[in-house]
Amino acid sequence: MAIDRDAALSWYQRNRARSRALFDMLPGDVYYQKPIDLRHPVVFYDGHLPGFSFNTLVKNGLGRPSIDARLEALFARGIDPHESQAAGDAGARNLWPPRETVRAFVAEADRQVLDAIAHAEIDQPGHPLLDRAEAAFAILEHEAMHQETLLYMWHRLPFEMKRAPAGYRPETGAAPPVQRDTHVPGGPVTLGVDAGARPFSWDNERPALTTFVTDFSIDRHNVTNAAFLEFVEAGGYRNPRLWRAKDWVWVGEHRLEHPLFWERQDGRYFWRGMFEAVLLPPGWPVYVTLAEAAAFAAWRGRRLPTEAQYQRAAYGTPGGEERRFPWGDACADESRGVFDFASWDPRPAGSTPAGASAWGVHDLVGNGWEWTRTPFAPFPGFTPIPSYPEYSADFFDGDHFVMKGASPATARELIRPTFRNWFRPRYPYVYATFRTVADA
Ligand code: AVJ
Ligand code: FE
Repeated sequence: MAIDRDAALSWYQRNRARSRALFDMLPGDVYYQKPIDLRHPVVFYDGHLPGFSFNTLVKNGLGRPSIDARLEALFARGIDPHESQAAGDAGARNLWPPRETVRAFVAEADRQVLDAIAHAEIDQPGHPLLDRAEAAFAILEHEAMHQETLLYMWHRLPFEMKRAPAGYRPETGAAPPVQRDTHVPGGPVTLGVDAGARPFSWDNERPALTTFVTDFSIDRHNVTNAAFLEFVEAGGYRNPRLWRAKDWVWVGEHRLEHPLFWERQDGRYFWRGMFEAVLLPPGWPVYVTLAEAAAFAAWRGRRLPTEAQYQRAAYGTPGGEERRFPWGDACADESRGVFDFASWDPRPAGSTPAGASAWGVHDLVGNGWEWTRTPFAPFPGFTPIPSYPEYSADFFDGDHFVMKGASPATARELIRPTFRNWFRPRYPYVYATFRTVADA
């Protein structure tokens, strides 16, 4: 068995408990609302998580019968819709079933998924979906990923709708850490992983690919709010020369003057946190779109890292071996980075020095995903994952870019060198930050 049933059961249950707690954070009347225009309403995600798990493992994988074919189709998919075809119109409430109906479907889907993980032949060598228990891993990672979706959606809801867990306050910190350019010597970099080398990997991680990077230097810390404020105050949002053509159009269309996570009040900037607005914490990594990150880098006469440069900075070592984590082999605990729901907001850049990479670069994993300038594309030899063939392939369109690392809302199970995330360059909601590089 490539999968440990008990570990999978407890992961599924942990996932479900966390998802339930996230849905329970919201008052009932938000259920049919869309916290983000381009995404489905809350009800979709309630049904999508166990619905996807049921479809993938029980129905498609094991070939068992439907619970309710209409609901299974309704909840099957709904990610990252096109700007033009915003998912489900505001008036489409009728499309969505009553909450009681969803509750009953979810309970039955959960029951059958748990039964399958506990008793069924979910690991069948040679089976297209069940070989090495692929469908089981896919559903577990899928739910973990969507918990981050939920959090960045909840982030946009009015504060009155959310109650902070007792005792929680954002850790705003004091002055930003001293930024420094860190030299990283060139060398080979492994991107991706061969299918057999790990219990599970997504299709976009496969197969392993070795590339080379030449010498470069990279910011030791993420670009902070304080650094980004200099760009804002220097007129960065008014200077077309710093922006790519499409990004400049976007700035104009939305009359942007600062990142979405910032709010201006009485001449001062605040950060819109999960539960409250705080006076802009100068030392937090700034959260921005790729468009804004690239404009800042251009203003500094630098660039965003490529995926390979990120990989070298995070996992390379002077001795030539590549590490399992930036800090080495030790497990990914709270001392190594701000991830695994350690915080509802960022923490000051540099607050987990025990997570620095071999070159002394901080926060490469945690405290915000890291934008790269690499378009999301398959590695040579890519084949779509049979349990979810559209997972990556639908987004190899040149208009999605690779993000690496992790945010405070990234589950620890997703933390590995080869994990790739991706979004459009002007998608402003995600917990994504950046750092800049220069060629040596
Ligand atoms: C990999 C995070 C970009 O949320 O759009 C969830 C993950 N895919 N359900 C997304 C995903 C299908 C995806 N990202
Ligand atoms: Fe999904």
